Amino acid sequence: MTTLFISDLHLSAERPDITACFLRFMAQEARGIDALYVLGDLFEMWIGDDDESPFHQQVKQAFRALTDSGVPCYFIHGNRDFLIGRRFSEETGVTLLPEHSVIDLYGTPTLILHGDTLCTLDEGYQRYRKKVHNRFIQWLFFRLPLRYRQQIGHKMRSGSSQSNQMKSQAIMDVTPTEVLKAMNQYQVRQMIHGHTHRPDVHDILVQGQPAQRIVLGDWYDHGSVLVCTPEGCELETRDFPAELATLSTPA
Ligand code: OKV
Ligand code: MN
Repeated sequence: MTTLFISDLHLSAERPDITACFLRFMAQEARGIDALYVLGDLFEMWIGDDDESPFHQQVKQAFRALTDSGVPCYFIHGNRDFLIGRRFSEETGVTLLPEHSVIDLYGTPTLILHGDTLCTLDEGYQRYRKKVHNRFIQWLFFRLPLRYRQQIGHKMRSGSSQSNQMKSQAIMDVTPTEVLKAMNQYQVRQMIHGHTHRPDVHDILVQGQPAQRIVLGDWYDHGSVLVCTPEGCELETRDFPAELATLSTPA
């Protein structure tokens, strides 16, 4: 009995090492498990379900093969792939879940989310988020041809990586009071999220009761998986396939 959680792979055609690690994970480790949860930022960018590049087909095929084999797969949007939609879901068999979802994890009610909604100190990001999540703005965006949407995506990404270098670590992390608020609101003592790229298990108190906040890791230089069984949860890493691992040059 195993349930796996992953997030923040930031898959792109430019990183065949991450893609290979993910495809191996899907074809081997994820087979036969109870469920797979992807908690956002599976892709580095997503500008619509109509992108049919060989890279996207390959990733979608990996989900299709897993769901066809009988493993339920669930996806929560991240801040990069929030435009993943119904067509992706139909093509892959992956179930899209609301941004804050409570699941029964072997008897423990658990709040799962991407994590960006907890980063309320980053006011600039929250303002941006409100705009790009607006349904009318998205309707306008989808009226643009794929090519233009790709260009806008690339422009916005290069602008964003510059502005993020200016932000402090505290602003980029979750707001502690926001974590308590969410756990109270959903009446849970366990939360799992990604987004911050700071994998860890935080033991906290919520209304005087012991609680746990599990943070998933990114896949930038190795795979990162949360393995949950009825006995508990464990954060683990996975090496990139040897033939594709980028050999770091000694200083
Ligand atoms: C994803 C992020 C780029 C952060 C644009 C309306 C608008 C959607 C969009 C375009 C960009 C997603 C969809 C991307 C996340 C960035 C830069 C920073 C901090 C519009 C609706 F405004 F043009 F009308 N976008 N893409 N960023 O390239 O995947 O999360 S993206
Ligand atoms: Mn994120």
